[in-house]
Amino acid sequence: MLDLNSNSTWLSDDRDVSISVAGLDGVGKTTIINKLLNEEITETYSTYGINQELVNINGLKLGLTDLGGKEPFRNSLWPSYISRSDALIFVVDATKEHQIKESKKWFTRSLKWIKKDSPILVLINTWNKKINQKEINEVSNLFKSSSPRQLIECLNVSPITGENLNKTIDWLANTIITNLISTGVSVESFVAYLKTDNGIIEARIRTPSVINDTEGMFPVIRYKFASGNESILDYMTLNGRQVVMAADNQTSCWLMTNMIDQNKEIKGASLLMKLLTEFIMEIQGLRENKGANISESDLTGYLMKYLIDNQSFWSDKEMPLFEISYLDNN
Ligand SMILES: Nc1nc2c(ncn2[C@@H]2O[C@H](COP(=O)(O)OP(=O)(O)OP(=O)(O)O)[C@@H](O)[C@H]2O)c(=O)[nH]1
Ligand SMILES: [Mg+2]
Repeated sequence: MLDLNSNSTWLSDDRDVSISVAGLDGVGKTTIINKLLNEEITETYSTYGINQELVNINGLKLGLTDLGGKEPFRNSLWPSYISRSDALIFVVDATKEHQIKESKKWFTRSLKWIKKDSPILVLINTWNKKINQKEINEVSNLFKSSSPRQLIECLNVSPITGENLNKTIDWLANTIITNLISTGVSVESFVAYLKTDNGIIEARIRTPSVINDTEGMFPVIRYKFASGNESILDYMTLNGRQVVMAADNQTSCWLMTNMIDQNKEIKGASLLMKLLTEFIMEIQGLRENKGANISESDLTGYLMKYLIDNQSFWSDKEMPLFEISYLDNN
Protein backbone atom coordinates (compact mmCIF):
# COMPACT_ATOMS: atom_id res chain seq x y z
CA MET A 1 0.00 0.00 0.00
CA LEU A 2 2.42 2.63 1.17
CA ASP A 3 5.45 2.88 -1.05
CA LEU A 4 8.35 2.95 1.33
CA ASN A 5 10.72 4.07 -1.39
CA SER A 6 9.20 7.46 -1.10
CA ASN A 7 11.13 9.95 -3.07
CA SER A 8 12.49 12.72 -0.95
CA THR A 9 12.94 15.07 -3.88
CA TRP A 10 10.03 17.40 -4.05
CA LEU A 11 8.75 18.01 -7.52
CA SER A 12 5.61 20.04 -7.37
CA ASP A 13 4.60 18.91 -10.87
CA ASP A 14 5.07 15.32 -9.92
CA ARG A 15 2.32 15.00 -7.34
CA ASP A 16 -1.40 14.56 -7.69
CA VAL A 17 -2.49 15.82 -4.30
CA SER A 18 -0.78 18.03 -1.77
CA ILE A 19 -1.43 17.73 1.93
CA SER A 20 -0.27 20.08 4.67
CA VAL A 21 0.54 18.65 8.08
CA ALA A 22 0.11 21.40 10.69
CA GLY A 23 -0.01 21.64 14.49
CA LEU A 24 1.85 23.41 17.28
CA ASP A 25 5.56 22.70 17.78
CA GLY A 26 6.43 19.48 19.57
CA VAL A 27 3.05 17.81 19.02
CA GLY A 28 4.76 15.05 17.03
CA LYS A 29 4.11 15.90 13.36
CA THR A 30 7.58 14.94 12.17
CA THR A 31 7.66 11.83 14.39
CA ILE A 32 4.32 10.64 12.96
CA ILE A 33 5.39 11.29 9.36
CA ASN A 34 8.71 9.49 9.91
CA LYS A 35 6.85 6.56 11.38
CA LEU A 36 4.45 6.51 8.41
CA LEU A 37 7.36 6.58 5.97
CA ASN A 38 10.00 4.44 7.61
CA GLU A 39 8.12 2.48 10.22
CA GLU A 40 10.64 3.46 12.83
CA ILE A 41 10.89 6.09 15.49
CA THR A 42 13.65 8.51 14.81
CA GLU A 43 14.99 11.34 16.92
CA THR A 44 13.65 14.58 15.51
CA TYR A 45 14.68 18.20 15.59
CA SER A 46 12.10 20.92 15.66
CA THR A 47 11.30 21.53 11.99
CA TYR A 48 12.80 24.74 10.71
CA GLY A 49 10.49 26.09 8.03
CA ILE A 50 9.05 23.13 6.19
CA ASN A 51 9.97 19.62 5.22
CA GLN A 52 8.47 17.93 2.15
CA GLU A 53 8.02 14.28 1.26
CA LEU A 54 6.58 12.52 -1.76
CA VAL A 55 4.57 9.42 -0.87
CA ASN A 56 2.96 6.90 -3.19
CA ILE A 57 -0.33 5.41 -2.00
CA ASN A 58 -2.26 3.13 -4.33
CA GLY A 59 -0.72 4.83 -7.33
CA LEU A 60 -1.62 8.29 -6.16
CA LYS A 61 1.33 10.59 -5.53
CA LEU A 62 0.84 12.55 -2.36
CA GLY A 63 3.01 15.50 -1.51
CA LEU A 64 3.17 15.87 2.28
CA THR A 65 4.30 19.23 3.62
CA ASP A 66 5.41 18.98 7.26
CA LEU A 67 5.01 22.53 8.53
CA GLY A 68 7.22 23.82 11.32
CA GLY A 69 4.97 24.48 14.31
CA LYS A 70 6.91 27.27 16.03
CA GLU A 71 5.00 30.52 16.21
CA PRO A 72 6.96 32.48 13.57
CA PHE A 73 6.31 29.70 11.03
CA ARG A 74 2.62 29.59 11.90
CA ASN A 75 2.31 33.24 10.97
CA SER A 76 4.60 33.31 7.97
CA LEU A 77 4.30 29.89 6.31
CA TRP A 78 1.07 28.19 7.30
CA PRO A 79 -1.32 30.48 5.41
CA SER A 80 0.43 30.12 2.06
CA TYR A 81 1.01 26.35 2.27
CA ILE A 82 -2.37 25.45 3.75
CA SER A 83 -4.24 27.56 1.21
CA ARG A 84 -2.53 25.70 -1.64
CA SER A 85 -3.21 22.22 -0.21
CA ASP A 86 -5.92 19.76 -1.18
CA ALA A 87 -6.22 18.35 2.34
CA LEU A 88 -5.06 19.15 5.86
CA ILE A 89 -3.77 16.90 8.60
CA PHE A 90 -3.78 18.73 11.93
CA VAL A 91 -1.90 17.14 14.85
CA VAL A 92 -2.76 17.75 18.52
CA ASP A 93 -0.79 16.42 21.50
CA ALA A 94 -3.35 14.92 23.87
CA THR A 95 -0.77 14.66 26.66
CA LYS A 96 -0.41 18.44 26.85
CA GLU A 97 -3.81 19.57 28.06
CA HIS A 98 -2.66 23.19 28.53
CA GLN A 99 -1.97 23.45 24.77
CA ILE A 100 -5.34 22.30 23.53
CA LYS A 101 -6.87 25.78 23.55
CA GLU A 102 -3.97 27.22 21.58
CA SER A 103 -4.17 24.27 19.18
CA LYS A 104 -7.85 24.90 18.62
CA LYS A 105 -7.16 28.57 17.92
CA TRP A 106 -4.68 27.70 15.15
CA PHE A 107 -6.95 24.98 13.85
CA THR A 108 -9.77 27.50 13.44
CA ARG A 109 -7.42 29.82 11.56
CA SER A 110 -6.28 26.95 9.35
CA LEU A 111 -9.89 26.22 8.40
CA LYS A 112 -10.14 29.72 7.01
CA TRP A 113 -7.07 29.17 4.83
CA ILE A 114 -7.81 25.71 3.47
CA LYS A 115 -9.80 25.43 0.26
CA LYS A 116 -13.51 24.97 0.89
CA ASP A 117 -14.64 21.35 1.19
CA SER A 118 -11.10 19.98 1.44
CA PRO A 119 -10.94 16.93 3.71
CA ILE A 120 -9.38 17.44 7.14
CA LEU A 121 -7.95 14.82 9.46
CA VAL A 122 -7.24 15.68 13.10
CA LEU A 123 -4.66 13.32 14.60
CA ILE A 124 -4.84 13.22 18.39
CA ASN A 125 -1.36 12.12 19.41
CA THR A 126 -1.45 10.07 22.60
CA TRP A 127 2.23 9.08 22.36
CA ASN A 128 2.38 5.94 24.52
CA LYS A 129 0.13 7.19 27.31
CA LYS A 130 -3.12 5.54 28.29
CA ILE A 131 -5.66 8.21 27.55
CA ASN A 132 -9.24 7.21 28.11
CA GLN A 133 -11.85 7.32 25.38
CA LYS A 134 -13.81 10.07 27.14
CA GLU A 135 -10.87 12.47 26.97
CA ILE A 136 -10.25 11.56 23.34
CA ASN A 137 -13.91 12.18 22.52
CA GLU A 138 -13.75 15.57 24.21
CA VAL A 139 -10.83 16.64 22.04
CA SER A 140 -12.55 15.19 18.93
CA ASN A 141 -15.77 17.05 19.64
CA LEU A 142 -13.91 20.28 20.26
CA PHE A 143 -12.28 20.09 16.83
CA LYS A 144 -15.26 18.63 14.99
CA SER A 145 -17.50 21.43 16.21
CA SER A 146 -15.26 24.00 14.52
CA SER A 147 -16.81 23.81 11.11
CA PRO A 148 -19.75 21.54 10.46
CA ARG A 149 -19.57 22.17 6.71
CA GLN A 150 -16.17 20.64 6.30
CA LEU A 151 -15.34 16.96 6.22
CA ILE A 152 -13.47 16.55 9.52
CA GLU A 153 -12.31 13.18 10.77
CA CYS A 154 -10.55 12.64 14.14
CA LEU A 155 -8.29 9.72 14.98
CA ASN A 156 -6.20 9.05 18.06
CA VAL A 157 -2.76 7.85 17.04
CA SER A 158 0.46 6.80 18.67
CA PRO A 159 3.72 6.90 16.71
CA ILE A 160 5.24 4.83 19.55
CA THR A 161 2.82 1.87 19.48
CA GLY A 162 1.72 2.45 15.88
CA GLU A 163 -1.93 2.68 16.93
CA ASN A 164 -4.21 3.80 14.09
CA LEU A 165 -1.37 4.59 11.71
CA ASN A 166 -2.86 2.14 9.22
CA LYS A 167 -6.16 3.94 9.55
CA THR A 168 -4.34 7.19 8.81
CA ILE A 169 -3.02 5.67 5.59
CA ASP A 170 -6.49 4.35 4.72
CA TRP A 171 -7.92 7.80 5.27
CA LEU A 172 -5.26 9.32 3.03
CA ALA A 173 -6.01 6.79 0.33
CA ASN A 174 -9.81 6.65 0.51
CA THR A 175 -10.91 10.10 1.48
CA ILE A 176 -8.52 11.91 -0.72
CA ILE A 177 -9.06 9.71 -3.75
CA THR A 178 -12.83 9.89 -3.34
CA ASN A 179 -12.67 13.62 -2.83
CA LEU A 180 -10.37 14.07 -5.79
CA ILE A 181 -12.65 12.07 -8.03
CA SER A 182 -15.91 13.55 -6.77
CA THR A 183 -14.72 17.13 -6.96
CA GLY A 184 -13.27 16.97 -10.40
CA VAL A 185 -12.26 13.98 -12.37
CA SER A 186 -14.47 11.08 -13.40
CA VAL A 187 -14.16 8.50 -16.13
CA GLU A 188 -16.79 8.84 -18.85
CA SER A 189 -15.73 6.23 -21.34
CA PHE A 190 -13.56 3.20 -21.32
CA VAL A 191 -12.88 1.09 -24.40
CA ALA A 192 -10.89 -2.13 -24.62
CA TYR A 193 -9.85 -4.11 -27.70
CA LEU A 194 -8.80 -7.72 -27.24
CA LYS A 195 -7.32 -10.06 -29.79
CA THR A 196 -8.95 -13.49 -29.72
CA ASP A 197 -8.99 -16.50 -32.04
CA ASN A 198 -12.32 -15.28 -33.39
CA GLY A 199 -11.25 -11.74 -34.09
CA ILE A 200 -10.95 -8.54 -32.10
CA ILE A 201 -13.48 -7.96 -29.36
CA GLU A 202 -14.39 -4.38 -28.66
CA ALA A 203 -15.82 -3.61 -25.23
CA ARG A 204 -17.11 -0.19 -24.34
CA ILE A 205 -18.28 1.16 -21.04
CA ARG A 206 -19.55 4.71 -20.98
CA THR A 207 -21.94 6.99 -19.23
CA PRO A 208 -25.14 7.58 -21.24
CA SER A 209 -24.70 11.33 -21.63
CA VAL A 210 -21.27 10.98 -23.15
CA ILE A 211 -22.33 8.88 -26.12
CA ASN A 212 -23.33 11.68 -28.48
CA ASP A 213 -21.00 14.19 -27.00
CA THR A 214 -17.79 12.28 -27.69
CA GLU A 215 -18.73 10.26 -30.74
CA GLY A 216 -16.72 12.64 -32.86
CA MET A 217 -13.58 11.68 -31.02
CA PHE A 218 -13.74 8.00 -31.81
CA PRO A 219 -11.94 8.31 -35.13
CA VAL A 220 -9.10 10.00 -33.28
CA ILE A 221 -8.65 7.22 -30.80
CA ARG A 222 -8.47 3.90 -32.59
CA TYR A 223 -6.95 0.79 -31.17
CA LYS A 224 -3.26 0.21 -31.47
CA PHE A 225 -1.42 -2.88 -30.24
CA ALA A 226 2.18 -2.95 -29.14
CA SER A 227 4.67 -5.08 -30.99
CA GLY A 228 6.56 -7.95 -29.36
CA ASN A 229 7.12 -7.55 -25.65
CA GLU A 230 6.80 -3.82 -25.73
CA SER A 231 3.99 -1.94 -24.08
CA ILE A 232 2.43 1.42 -24.80
CA LEU A 233 1.29 4.02 -22.30
CA ASP A 234 0.08 7.32 -23.61
CA TYR A 235 -1.51 10.33 -21.97
CA MET A 236 -2.95 13.40 -23.59
CA THR A 237 -5.61 16.02 -23.17
CA LEU A 238 -8.14 16.36 -25.92
CA ASN A 239 -10.75 19.12 -25.99
CA GLY A 240 -10.53 19.54 -22.24
CA ARG A 241 -10.70 15.82 -21.48
CA GLN A 242 -7.94 13.57 -20.23
CA VAL A 243 -7.31 10.60 -22.47
CA VAL A 244 -5.13 7.69 -21.39
CA MET A 245 -4.20 4.79 -23.64
CA ALA A 246 -2.37 1.58 -22.78
CA ALA A 247 -1.60 -1.54 -24.78
CA ASP A 248 0.43 -4.69 -24.98
CA ASN A 249 0.55 -6.89 -28.08
CA GLN A 250 -2.89 -8.43 -27.47
CA THR A 251 -4.89 -5.89 -25.50
CA SER A 252 -5.39 -2.23 -26.18
CA CYS A 253 -7.50 0.11 -24.06
CA TRP A 254 -8.16 3.72 -23.42
CA LEU A 255 -10.27 5.84 -21.18
CA MET A 256 -11.54 9.35 -21.34
CA THR A 257 -12.50 11.58 -18.43
CA ASN A 258 -15.15 14.25 -18.13
CA MET A 259 -14.48 17.71 -19.47
CA ILE A 260 -12.33 19.70 -17.10
CA ASP A 261 -12.34 23.38 -16.58
CA GLN A 262 -9.38 24.72 -18.54
CA ASN A 263 -8.30 26.85 -15.59
CA LYS A 264 -8.31 23.94 -13.18
CA GLU A 265 -5.22 21.98 -12.44
CA ILE A 266 -5.31 18.50 -13.99
CA LYS A 267 -5.21 15.89 -11.30
CA GLY A 268 -4.99 12.17 -10.92
CA ALA A 269 -3.16 11.51 -14.21
CA SER A 270 -0.93 8.88 -12.63
CA LEU A 271 -3.96 7.22 -11.04
CA LEU A 272 -5.73 7.04 -14.41
CA MET A 273 -2.64 5.52 -16.01
CA LYS A 274 -2.44 2.99 -13.21
CA LEU A 275 -6.08 2.00 -13.81
CA LEU A 276 -5.27 1.06 -17.40
CA THR A 277 -1.97 -0.70 -16.75
CA GLU A 278 -3.72 -2.75 -14.06
CA PHE A 279 -6.43 -3.63 -16.57
CA ILE A 280 -3.82 -4.82 -19.11
CA MET A 281 -2.09 -6.90 -16.45
CA GLU A 282 -5.35 -8.48 -15.31
CA ILE A 283 -6.23 -9.42 -18.88
CA GLN A 284 -2.77 -10.97 -19.21
CA GLY A 285 -3.61 -13.07 -16.15
CA LEU A 286 -6.99 -13.99 -17.63
CA ARG A 287 -5.31 -15.10 -20.87
CA GLU A 288 -2.86 -17.25 -18.96
CA ASN A 289 -5.82 -19.10 -17.48
CA LYS A 290 -8.01 -19.22 -20.57
CA GLY A 291 -5.49 -19.17 -23.42
CA ALA A 292 -5.84 -16.76 -26.34
CA ASN A 293 -9.42 -17.84 -26.79
CA ILE A 294 -10.91 -15.36 -24.39
CA SER A 295 -14.68 -15.29 -24.81
CA GLU A 296 -17.24 -12.52 -24.67
CA SER A 297 -18.64 -13.91 -21.46
CA ASP A 298 -15.18 -14.05 -19.83
CA LEU A 299 -14.70 -10.45 -20.78
CA THR A 300 -18.15 -9.31 -19.66
CA GLY A 301 -17.63 -10.97 -16.29
CA TYR A 302 -14.23 -9.39 -15.92
CA LEU A 303 -15.40 -5.92 -16.96
CA MET A 304 -18.24 -6.08 -14.46
CA LYS A 305 -15.73 -6.76 -11.73
CA TYR A 306 -13.41 -4.04 -13.02
CA LEU A 307 -16.29 -1.59 -13.04
CA ILE A 308 -17.39 -2.46 -9.52
CA ASP A 309 -13.83 -2.34 -8.16
CA ASN A 310 -13.31 1.08 -9.69
CA GLN A 311 -16.76 2.55 -9.31
CA SER A 312 -15.46 5.63 -7.55
CA PHE A 313 -13.93 6.72 -10.85
CA TRP A 314 -17.29 6.92 -12.56
CA SER A 315 -19.67 9.78 -12.09
CA ASP A 316 -22.22 8.80 -9.45
CA LYS A 317 -25.01 10.53 -11.39
CA GLU A 318 -25.33 8.00 -14.16
CA MET A 319 -25.06 4.26 -14.46
CA PRO A 320 -22.45 3.34 -17.09
CA LEU A 321 -23.57 1.25 -20.07
CA PHE A 322 -21.86 -1.80 -21.53
CA GLU A 323 -21.49 -2.75 -25.17
CA ILE A 324 -19.48 -5.72 -26.40
CA SER A 325 -19.04 -6.69 -30.05
CA TYR A 326 -16.62 -8.23 -32.54
CA LEU A 327 -14.90 -5.79 -34.85
CA ASP A 328 -14.84 -6.40 -38.57
CA ASN A 329 -11.39 -7.61 -39.36
CA ASN A 330 -10.97 -5.50 -42.45
N1 LIG B 1 4.32 14.43 25.19
C1 LIG B 1 5.25 13.60 24.67
N2 LIG B 1 6.21 14.15 23.91
C2 LIG B 1 7.13 13.33 23.37
C3 LIG B 1 7.11 11.94 23.54
N3 LIG B 1 8.15 11.40 22.83
C4 LIG B 1 8.75 12.45 22.25
N4 LIG B 1 8.17 13.61 22.58
C5 LIG B 1 8.56 14.98 22.21
O1 LIG B 1 8.01 15.33 20.99
C6 LIG B 1 8.94 16.06 20.25
C7 LIG B 1 9.06 15.48 18.90
O2 LIG B 1 8.06 15.96 18.17
P1 LIG B 1 8.25 16.33 16.66
O3 LIG B 1 7.72 15.22 15.89
O4 LIG B 1 9.58 16.85 16.32
O5 LIG B 1 7.26 17.54 16.73
P2 LIG B 1 6.75 18.47 15.60
O6 LIG B 1 5.30 18.58 15.78
O7 LIG B 1 7.29 18.05 14.31
O8 LIG B 1 7.40 19.85 16.07
P3 LIG B 1 7.89 21.08 15.18
O9 LIG B 1 8.73 20.52 14.12
O10 LIG B 1 8.66 21.95 16.13
O11 LIG B 1 6.67 21.74 14.71
C8 LIG B 1 10.28 15.91 20.91
O12 LIG B 1 10.67 17.18 21.30
C9 LIG B 1 10.05 15.05 22.08
O13 LIG B 1 10.52 15.68 23.22
C10 LIG B 1 6.11 11.38 24.39
O14 LIG B 1 6.02 10.18 24.61
N5 LIG B 1 5.19 12.28 24.93
MG1 LIG C 1 8.55 18.85 12.97
